[in-house]
Amino acid sequence: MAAVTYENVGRVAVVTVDNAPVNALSQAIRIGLSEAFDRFDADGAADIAVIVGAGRMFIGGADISEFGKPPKSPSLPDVINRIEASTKPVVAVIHGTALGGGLEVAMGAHYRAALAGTRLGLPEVKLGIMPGAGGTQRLPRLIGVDPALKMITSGAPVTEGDALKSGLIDRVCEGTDIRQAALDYAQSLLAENAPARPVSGLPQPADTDSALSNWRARLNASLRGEVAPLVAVDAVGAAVVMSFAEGLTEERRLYMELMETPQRAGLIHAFFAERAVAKLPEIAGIAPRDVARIGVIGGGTMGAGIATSAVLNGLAVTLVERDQDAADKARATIARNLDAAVKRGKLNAERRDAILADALATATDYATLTDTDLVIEAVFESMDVKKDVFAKLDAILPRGAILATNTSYLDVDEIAAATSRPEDVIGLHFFSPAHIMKLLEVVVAGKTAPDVVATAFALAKRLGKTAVRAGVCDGFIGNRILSHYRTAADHMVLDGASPYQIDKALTDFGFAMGPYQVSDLAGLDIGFATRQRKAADAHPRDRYPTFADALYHKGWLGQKTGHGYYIYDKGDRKGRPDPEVEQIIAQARAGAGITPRSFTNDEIVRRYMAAMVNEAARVVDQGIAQRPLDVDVVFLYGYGFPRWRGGPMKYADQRGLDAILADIRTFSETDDHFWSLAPLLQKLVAEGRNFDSLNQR
Ligand code: 3H9
Repeated sequence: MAAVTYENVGRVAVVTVDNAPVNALSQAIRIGLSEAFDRFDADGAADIAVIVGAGRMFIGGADISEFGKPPKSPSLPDVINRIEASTKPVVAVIHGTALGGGLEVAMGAHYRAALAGTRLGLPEVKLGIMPGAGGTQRLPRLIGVDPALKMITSGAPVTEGDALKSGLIDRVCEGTDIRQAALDYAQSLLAENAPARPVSGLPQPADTDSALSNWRARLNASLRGEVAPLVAVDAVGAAVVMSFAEGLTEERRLYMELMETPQRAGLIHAFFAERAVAKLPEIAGIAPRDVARIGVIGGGTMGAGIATSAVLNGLAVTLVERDQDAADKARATIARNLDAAVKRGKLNAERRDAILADALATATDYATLTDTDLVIEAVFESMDVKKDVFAKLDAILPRGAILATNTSYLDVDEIAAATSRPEDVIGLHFFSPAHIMKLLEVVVAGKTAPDVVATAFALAKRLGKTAVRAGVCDGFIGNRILSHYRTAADHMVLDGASPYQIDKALTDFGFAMGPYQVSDLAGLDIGFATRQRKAADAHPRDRYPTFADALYHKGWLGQKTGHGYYIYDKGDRKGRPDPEVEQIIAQARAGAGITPRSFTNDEIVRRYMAAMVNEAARVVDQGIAQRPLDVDVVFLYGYGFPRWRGGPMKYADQRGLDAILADIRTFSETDDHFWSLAPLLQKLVAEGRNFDSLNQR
């Protein structure tokens, strides 16, 4: 039960916030804190109060599940002001994590200490808001305007060591016992006769190095549409020019404004969705199998990336290639990946050397895999080749081992049927580069056993990845939907839009990259191969992007050849538009008898998003994705979808499903083949429901 307890230990009042799992500051906790400090004021037996958190952390922040609902009193700013107003000293002793409102409670105390290993931060901007309980006013008074802006606009936490250096905390405590550390620190403050020392009474911070305008300029250049970090700069600006009390009022005003934005709703949706994807009834209470050593078949970019991810996260790996030369190349790729991790500060050189010496084995013989618990196949995308690999694995792997395929579109049921144990077969679709990208599609085939699914989710967690369950179909969740909206983009090019305008419209919308920038990054050979593969299933009314084939045949394969849709001068990865590409496209239009027309950026976004949502609705309806939120997480983690929009399904809900449906009806007037309406979308609109109503099941 959520509670704040109050206990007298000698002259110290110990106030403990107990609200598992993260001690969020729910209404019950806010009431409990207010009451505890009323009691402390009146408590003649207590000369000092310490606030601690029960369990594994101090306080994880305001209760996010209350957001978007009518506010419940007392408000957190009032509770913190109440704590700060205490005439006797108040100490916060922090362990584990102090985030958001949690750190603001600590800043309402008069002294702060932390155990080793603590992380302190104000992550509110990641939720589309900003600190709203005094953080924007107290933090600059404690550590200065520039360091405060760094913490508040990035949302990134700092260590207790950095917090001590900056002045955010006063002491790092010895040991790991939070209660003892709290009592010791309180005793030492009592011994020093330390007075109450409110942060609001510290001198007003000054913007000495034009930190405010520097941060505004930096954020304007780097943000892709998010508003919260810039509003947070304004709030810190208030601390510089207003009294503390006026600054708090201004902070509250800005905070409440952000609370009303669709960005806040999108980011909170993303927060809960990324936790909900792992909650599947089919694996609830099912123990995963043990995985200590994994095998990887194939040492190309994907296989080497998967192996890198595994060794970086403490797993032993045996990678099998077809000959020694290929095995050596794979080892060299993994070594390069690890070197890059050392450069990024993710790994030290000794650990890299130990991994290469002990955790990674490369081999050319499947017999070396007999002691592996799970093998991931990452060979050429051919059903025959994969079936051959799986038959071989079936013959040598011990019973209980899991056989996984990294295919990005092939039928996992058919691959499983090549073995005598389809219940042990699953798809693990990593995204390239596999040691960096966070998304893992877990493709569950018809006969896959529940504990194999549970093992896949446990493995993803171990690899620091976000796993989403997908069913079997061509392209699973992400690539299937991608293929559809990518086609919508090609149609727009055929009809008169330039690929550069399309990329610009979509990056302005918030995507990390536009579709033609993505093509150049992935390689135009990939798109060509996909079109070839799908040619056999083509419908007579499908429209074909002949311009894309023309670029491919010229050898303009994208970034790797220095030329694709864009020209890449030496050392430039951004690329510049190429008039020759526009000519090739003009020829393609002429060849198809199309009179080009112009598109507004708004129409480009509407067509692109309508195609995405329409196909996603089919993917949900067919059970390929279990809920709309699974689609959202796939796009946030694997396809550069702007997080502040919450994902394509959340976007659709925010825009209104009736508006999307009306768009599709309009677009279908000129192409009712491509724009056939997804039955689920039609049904939801008819019933006045949205996608979110399907997330609760
Ligand atoms: C804020 O403070 C605003 C103020 O400035 C102003 C107010 C006026 N509330 O992540 P986990 C749930 S904004 C409610 O798996 P971990 C979470 O959904 C807030 N619930 O644990 C999950 O539930 P379930 C600023 C929360 O150990 C469970 O707790 N704070 C909250 O990997 C376990 O979570 C933040 O943005 C919450 N605040 O990581 C911090 N936090 O089991 C957000 C978590 O049903 N939280 N839950 O799925 C985090 O970053 C991580 O949860 C944390 C623990 C690092 C704390």
